[in-house]
Amino acid sequence: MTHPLDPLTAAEIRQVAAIVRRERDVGASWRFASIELSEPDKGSLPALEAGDLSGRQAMAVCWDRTDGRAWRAVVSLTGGVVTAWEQLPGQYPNMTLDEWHECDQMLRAHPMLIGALERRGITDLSLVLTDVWAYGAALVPERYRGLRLGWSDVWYRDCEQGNPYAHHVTGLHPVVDLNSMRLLELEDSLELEDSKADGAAAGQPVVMGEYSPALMPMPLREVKPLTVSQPEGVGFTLDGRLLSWQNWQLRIGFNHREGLVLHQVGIRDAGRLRSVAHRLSFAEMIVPYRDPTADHYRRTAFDIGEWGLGFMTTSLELGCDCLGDITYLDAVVHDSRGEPRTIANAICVHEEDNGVLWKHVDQAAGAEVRRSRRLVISFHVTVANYEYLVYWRFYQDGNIECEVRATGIMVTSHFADGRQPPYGTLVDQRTYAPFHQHFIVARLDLDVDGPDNTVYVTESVPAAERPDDPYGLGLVVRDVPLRSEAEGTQDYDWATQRAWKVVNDNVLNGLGTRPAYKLVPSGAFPPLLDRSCPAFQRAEVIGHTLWVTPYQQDERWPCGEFPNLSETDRGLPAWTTKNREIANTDVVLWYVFGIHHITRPEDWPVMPVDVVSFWLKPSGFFDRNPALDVPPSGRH
Ligand SMILES: [Cu+2]
Repeated sequence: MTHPLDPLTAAEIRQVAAIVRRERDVGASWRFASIELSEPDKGSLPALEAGDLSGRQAMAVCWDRTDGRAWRAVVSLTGGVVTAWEQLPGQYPNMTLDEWHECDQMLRAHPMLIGALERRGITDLSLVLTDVWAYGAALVPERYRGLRLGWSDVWYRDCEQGNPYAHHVTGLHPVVDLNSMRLLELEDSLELEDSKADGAAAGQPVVMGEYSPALMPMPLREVKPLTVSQPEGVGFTLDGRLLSWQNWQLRIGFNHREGLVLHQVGIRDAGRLRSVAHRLSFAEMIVPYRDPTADHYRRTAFDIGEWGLGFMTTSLELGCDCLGDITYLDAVVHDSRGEPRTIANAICVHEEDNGVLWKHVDQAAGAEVRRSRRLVISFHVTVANYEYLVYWRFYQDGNIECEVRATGIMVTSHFADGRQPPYGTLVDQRTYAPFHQHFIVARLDLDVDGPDNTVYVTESVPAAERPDDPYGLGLVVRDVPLRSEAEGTQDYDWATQRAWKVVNDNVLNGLGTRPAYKLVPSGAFPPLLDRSCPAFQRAEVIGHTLWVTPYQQDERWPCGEFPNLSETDRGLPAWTTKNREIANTDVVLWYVFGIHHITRPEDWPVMPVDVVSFWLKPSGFFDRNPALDVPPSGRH
């Protein structure tokens, strides 16, 4: 441990679990849902950074599977004791990878499921995959209330190496008690279907669901090699987890839930390190499937709150995931017994060429052109059938870009001849992919030249009729400060090119105006859900593009700490009822963006990346183009 924001090490994770077990009689029937660093409060960081490491703390959430009761422990790592132990009544901690695997094992050995598959002509259980999902409280049948309930799809693949999500066993859904790990009920609508046996299994259509070269019916195209060469090595340095590149500096964090976290992002300007952000991460992801049919009505995923981006992070591979001179960082998470698990090559740091940065050609002076380079910090997440690739990019002109690429296998299901539901797109024989939305909530704790900032909504408006504007050309910018949380709930408006500036009103730039970073929205879309429907009730955050709150150390999860089996959103809508002041204070921005996924045949059998991003751009933060000093690149 070298810095108070460094994630827990494997030894520390083991230590936390041991302390909780010992001090709170946490035995074999218990599970750990999460173990993470209890990040020091912003106010106490300077003292801790100066060398006082005595206060290193961790947080653990665990529950007893015999009674379902959940607890949160705060553990002092230096003192070796539990300092707080709080019950979490009525709360269901996040799903764990162990439960996912154990549930799959249990179901595939269960006589009821084996029988149901047999009736469909599916007898090789090694080709079957079940995939348990979490419930929303409103959809839980009365008889199962209070249980740690899950529901599952059943899938099968054509062969050992085949796509596990190639064939949906439509109409077959186990309902499971995850604490006792028992099958409660097997929903089976086979009798109701009038499907014909025309495929590999009774009632199953013949689909081409393969993406691995050996199984595809077509040859691979030819491509020439393309290599990236950095003969003198990389341009960044990594000191522990402190990353420096050109004028940028930041710390790389990681936890089980948010995955990659960027801390203390600053940029050097005329020799002075200026703060841009205290902490940047993804705080929630909400994926409602917009298909009310029996196979899909429960399908609303909270990929961060239910499953955790850190837990789902996968190892990256040189030359495939990342091209060039790559530096990898491992990540450490844990299993539900509290044993650490290292994810090798979890985070990728590298530089990329990004085309032209700026250019002008003049008859007398000739051409001046600079190539743009960016520093990329990325991690990839596989949530069952789907992947999310997350890239934070830092540019030479002070821009920060956050890009997400969604790929993987879409959820599909089959329908009887001529009976396709209207809630999806036909992608293969009698196979459709339901429409769905991926809402991502980025938590942006910006500190522009210090913590006290004001968010302004900035809009372009045509000037009203004025005597000095006979041609009606005038365009003015209207900046309005957001002073309360109510004013801070903002929606995207194309008509005024609305954006939001995070301004430090206590500082002047060289021009005498206020330094700011502008959140340039894109990838924003409306929920298109009635406010009364359960999916919206659990995730009211998706009702706005932006929320602004005053910094509170414990306000981290916009849909509540435990969205698993939640009824309502206990996060942002609850915090903001106080309508606190947000002007000239330490603000946190919650930006809601993502992918409105109207599925396409081209997304099947594996989806080419769908790319969305938003930008944080300096706006009066610098006095002029901060990339003037970028040198010309050598000609060839
Ligand atoms: Cu999608």
